[in-house]
Amino acid sequence: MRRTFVLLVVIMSMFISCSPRQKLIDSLVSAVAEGKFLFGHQDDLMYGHDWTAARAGDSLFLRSDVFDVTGCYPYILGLDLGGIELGSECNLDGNDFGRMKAAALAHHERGGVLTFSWHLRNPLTGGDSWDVGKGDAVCSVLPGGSRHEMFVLWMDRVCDFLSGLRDEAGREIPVLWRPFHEHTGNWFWWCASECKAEEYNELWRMMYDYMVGTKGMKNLVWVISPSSSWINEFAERYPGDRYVDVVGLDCYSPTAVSIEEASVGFRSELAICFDILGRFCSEHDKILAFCETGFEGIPDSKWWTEVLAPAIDGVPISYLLTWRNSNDIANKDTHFFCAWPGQKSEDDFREWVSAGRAKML
Ligand code: BMA
Repeated sequence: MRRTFVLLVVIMSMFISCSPRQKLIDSLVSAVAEGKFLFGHQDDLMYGHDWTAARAGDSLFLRSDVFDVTGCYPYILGLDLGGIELGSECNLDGNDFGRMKAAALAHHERGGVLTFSWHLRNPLTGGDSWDVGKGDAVCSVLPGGSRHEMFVLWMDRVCDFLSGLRDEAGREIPVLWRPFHEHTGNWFWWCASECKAEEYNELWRMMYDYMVGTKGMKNLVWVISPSSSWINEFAERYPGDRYVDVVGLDCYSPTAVSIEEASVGFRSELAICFDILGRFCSEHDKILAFCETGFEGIPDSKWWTEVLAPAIDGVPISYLLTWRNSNDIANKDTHFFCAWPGQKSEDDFREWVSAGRAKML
């Protein structure tokens, strides 16, 4: 009887350790063990500084600003599901969801990793994620709240998209799922300024229980990513070890100050945040990450090697993702976070990548 039980446990653990989800977790852990991290870029295959895959008819998703500069694709492709909750055709930045799925599959085929965030609408006002200060949006979606049923439909739409990501054998593709990010800030309806810590935690647990429990999704690696503001509150705004796999940070080089001040400010902010989150990860046996970063417009031509590299030196992050290179006319010359051909930090970015800590495809 006992032998059968032990055998069953061994077989089950073999099965669990072979799951695509576990393999993704293992690749994060082994990157850290090698002293490296997986490098990511938001919307990398969808568009870049001067191009849009859809407009160019690129259905193979060959183009990438990162590739154009380095000859390698980023290991992680970041995409955002904002807008899917309404059943829209395109996300909030104009990416068609069908094409996002195709890009995700192409990236997976190349051996890459996917991460999804969700800049979803304010369920109470119908405004965007940034529509704050207008009532208890978080409470409204919790069980018993006036928007709960609607929110279940929103989660269904997310589940349909994410469980539709399958390889040729029909197996679900694992993804780093990063909902309700930057929650220690004050700019999204799920932020610290908008709800009590316990309400945020309930929101997260409700989503986890629904997606994993009710819907049976097995391909999600759960990533929580506070912003650097009010980072001290992070331990309170944490749903519990059972609901989280990766703990990361969202933090950007400050703008509206001189390049020198930005460099000093960024380094000291990262030192504080990674000290707190690094200790938290050790105590809770979680994987550390740098979920969003960059210097908007990259006005510092040596930012990668002289600011970013020393600021994360020795910090055991499993991945690092730079935000998007917007290509819409109004923003394209200011709202970008990774180098593109001709951008002033191009050579430095190449040097940073070739130094070898950032894993590429
Ligand atoms: C923000 C900005 C916005 C964008 C949003 C979701 O940080 O880049 O322009 O709509 O992310 O991608």
